[in-house]
Order: sequence, then structure tokens, then C-alpha cells
Amino acid sequence: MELQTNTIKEIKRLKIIPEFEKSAFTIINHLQNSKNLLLVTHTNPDGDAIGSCLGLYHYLTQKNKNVTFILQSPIPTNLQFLNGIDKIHFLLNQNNFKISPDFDTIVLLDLNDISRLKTLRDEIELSKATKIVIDHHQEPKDFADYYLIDTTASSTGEILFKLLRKDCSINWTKEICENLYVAIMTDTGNFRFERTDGEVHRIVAELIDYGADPVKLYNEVYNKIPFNAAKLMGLGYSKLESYYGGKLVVMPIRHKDFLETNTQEEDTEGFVESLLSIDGVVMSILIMEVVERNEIRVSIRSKGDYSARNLALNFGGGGHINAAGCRFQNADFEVTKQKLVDKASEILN
Ligand SMILES: [Mn+2]
Repeated sequence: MELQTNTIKEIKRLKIIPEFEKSAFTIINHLQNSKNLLLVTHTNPDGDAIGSCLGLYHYLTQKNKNVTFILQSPIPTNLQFLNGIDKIHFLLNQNNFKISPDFDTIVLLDLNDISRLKTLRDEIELSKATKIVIDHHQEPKDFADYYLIDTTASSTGEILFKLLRKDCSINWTKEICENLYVAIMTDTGNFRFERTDGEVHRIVAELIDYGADPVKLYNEVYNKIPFNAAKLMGLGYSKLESYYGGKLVVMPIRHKDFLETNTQEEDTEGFVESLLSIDGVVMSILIMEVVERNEIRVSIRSKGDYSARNLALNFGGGGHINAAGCRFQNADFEVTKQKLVDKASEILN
């Protein structure tokens, strides 16, 4: 594939990592030559996961490919407006999904470890399709054929933008641009988190030029908290706990809180991030009881060098330095909470 002169100029404004550029060319060529593609992302998908998959979905259908995008979890309410949601194939509580041998390529986005795919893991390992990972998480696992990884990138959406611009015949449709914009906006906390640099702004500026409406997209994503979710947030805030001189706050959400407000797990979207706006807080933990899976789910956020990821790693979880999570099966809520608070002292003190 040949680059147009103006494309080269544009790329020069962005940071160039030779290895990344090489992988991007290999992968975009491979995508052009694929016919049947399967798109996969992690469970409990966020805006970056869904936006990136849908952005790629629209690009590939523009190239007349057969594309199947599967999700193992429901979509958060505030992301249900995204263009292409109706095309998603949901595998909720389905343990026997078979990956058809017709797929020649599987693209895994915002994910670098197939153990996060639970029941799909074996199917993906067994599949003969070419596997491509597009991601920004640290320590990718060795299972795929091609990797497009930049652990310094704000989001998978940012990486995907840099991949797609390698195709000089791409038509930057509104569907592609809106999805990529939402991917980047959500993973940067609306352009406030650590990795929000000039490059991120240059990329979203282009997406806006191509038709993504920043006001509309902000309103859809951030000004759509369901009333019941707001009540749940209120319950969580009323039980907020503070530790280590206010550096750590913990929001506990119990099963009865979900029942009382008629809400679900997905309704806690944004809660843990919101806690970082409390004065003096450098780490926040949302700990919730999910009785349907006999699980305690933990989300951790942090500022600067305080590592949410290191805390999560202690308990078999993972993530980024400032956004991570872990899960506990068949565990006692209070005991688990105390374990997290105790371990956090090593990071905060
Ligand atoms: Mn991401």
C-alpha cells in the first residue's frame, strides 16, 4: 500500500515509533486481505473497548468484509447510543459458543490476555484464524500472530486511529469517527487523565473535523446517568470510608444497595473515577458485591505515580497504573475490603 504525501506529513506531526509503524503496515495489509473477521474485547467492556470495536467494525464493513463483533457482557446504558450497537452478537451466559472455522482473522481489542475472556479463551486458542491484538495495556501475553501495542497510548481508540490512517483510501465516516472519539474520550476521562497529551488532542481534532460532534458525544456519555444509578451513587457516597489521612477513599456497594435502587453492576459506571475529585484523594476503590456470580468486584483508580495496578496485581487482577481492577470469588465482603485497605498502605505510605 502506498502512502499519500499528505498522509506522510500528517503522520510526522505524531510521534513515530518505527516498530509500531511497521506493525501497523503489516496489520492493515492483513486486514485488507481478510474476508471473515471476528472482533473480540474484554468482559465488562468500557467506552474504549466498545468504541474501538465498533470503529473497526465500520471500517471493515466499508471495505466489504464480513465482520462479527461478539460481546460477553451487556453494554453500559450510556454507551447504547453508539452507532453499530444493533450489530453486536451477544453471548450472555452462553458457555458453548463455537468459533466457526470460516473466520480467517480474529482481532482482539483493548485486551492482551485471553484469560480475561473466560469461556471464549479455549475457542480462541483452538481457532486456526490469524490473531491480532490491538491494545495499550502492559505486559501482553504471547498468544497472537500480530501485535499493535503502545503502552504509552491513552487508549486503544488512539492506536486504532493510527492504524486506520495507514489506509489512504479510508473514508472517515461519522460512524467510525464517533466511535473512535468516544473510545478516546472515555479512556482519558474526558481528556483529563495522565496520558492526555497534544497528540491525543490532535487526533480528536481530526475526528471532529471528520464529523464527530464533541458536544453531542459528551452529553450522550456523561449526562445520561439513569435516575436509579444516581440514587445508588448517593447510597455509595453516604457510606464512603476514608483512610491514610484522606489519601484513600473506599466506596462499598452491597447487594442490598442494588436491590434498594433497582440497579445493576453496569449502573456503577463512573463512580470510582468521581471519587478522585475529592480533595486530597490519590486513590479510590469501588468494592461491590455481585451475588449473581458469587463475586466481589473491585475497581481502583489513582493519580500520578500511585499505582492502582500494583494494588490489583496483589490480588490477581491487573490494568493500568491509574486504572485497575480485581475480583474475588466466594469471599467475605468486609474481610476483602480490609485486605485491600491494608495492602494499599504499601503504595500510599
Ligand atoms: Mn482502554
